Amino acid sequence: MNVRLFGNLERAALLFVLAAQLTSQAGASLVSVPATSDLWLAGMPDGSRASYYGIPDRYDIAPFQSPVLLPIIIGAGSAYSLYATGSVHHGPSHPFFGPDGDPETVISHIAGAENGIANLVAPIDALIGVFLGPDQPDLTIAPTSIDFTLNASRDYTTISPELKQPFFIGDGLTAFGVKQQIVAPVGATRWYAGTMDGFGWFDNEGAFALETVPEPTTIALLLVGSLGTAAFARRKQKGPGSIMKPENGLRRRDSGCPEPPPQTRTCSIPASGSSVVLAFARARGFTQTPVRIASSATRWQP
Ligand SMILES: [Ca+2]
Ligand SMILES: [Ca+2]
Repeated sequence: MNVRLFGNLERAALLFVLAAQLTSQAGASLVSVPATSDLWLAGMPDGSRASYYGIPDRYDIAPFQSPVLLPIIIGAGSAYSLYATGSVHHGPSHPFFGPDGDPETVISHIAGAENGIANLVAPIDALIGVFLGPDQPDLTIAPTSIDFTLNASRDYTTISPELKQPFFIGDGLTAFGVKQQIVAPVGATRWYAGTMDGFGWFDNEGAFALETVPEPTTIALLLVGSLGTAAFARRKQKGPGSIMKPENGLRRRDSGCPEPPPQTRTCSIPASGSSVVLAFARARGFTQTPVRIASSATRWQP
């Protein structure tokens, strides 16, 4: 009896510690994105120029108009939701708009693809973003651009942009209030946010307050990884474990979780793969919930 009680307490303590770690590592972040954030300077060194429009010395220059690097850990295939508030305008005498921008003025970047970053068609003043890898973006060619002219295109529920392919973010909700998800591409190590303008971010004013929130699936998978590592070490102490055969050519382990505590917890530990199963301990036995991981995922980062 005492042994079992200690086991449950031990696991509860482990969950608490892991939850605290994940909250600090993958929790929400609040960031200010100034209206002067020119996405076409993302990842470019100081002194770089962008968004010239034929008027002498009317460039945007890094770092003065550089976009904001979001302070979050990027996991390939991980989904994120953003919530944005605030307002900006794209120059004196122009009205302010919120993160969804001005739906009556949909524009492109006048200079087109620049510094290896693709063009974008989106409402002016909207909150926009781009994923980059570790390399300076102008060392490789830009991908194709995305067109967010239609309301339906901006009301996506999930979007999977490529590296260096700017995309519309808006306030993080569809017109019907549905939370939108953004999936990080393979190779992404940096995520920048800016505002939409055609040229000359230097005279923009205002800012957006941006909150980034990893999706529950992402947090659950991170938690699964940490728990599984602990469970695996525990089984190793007891003797032979229960490593399962490869599934879809990819490794995974079973839960191996005896005596579930009353609260919900996760037990499976997928090392990597296109398909995993999360086991949730409930009052009576286990339920298993299949979770799809993007086929492009190559790394697992607990
Ligand atoms: Ca401007
Ligand atoms: Ca919106």
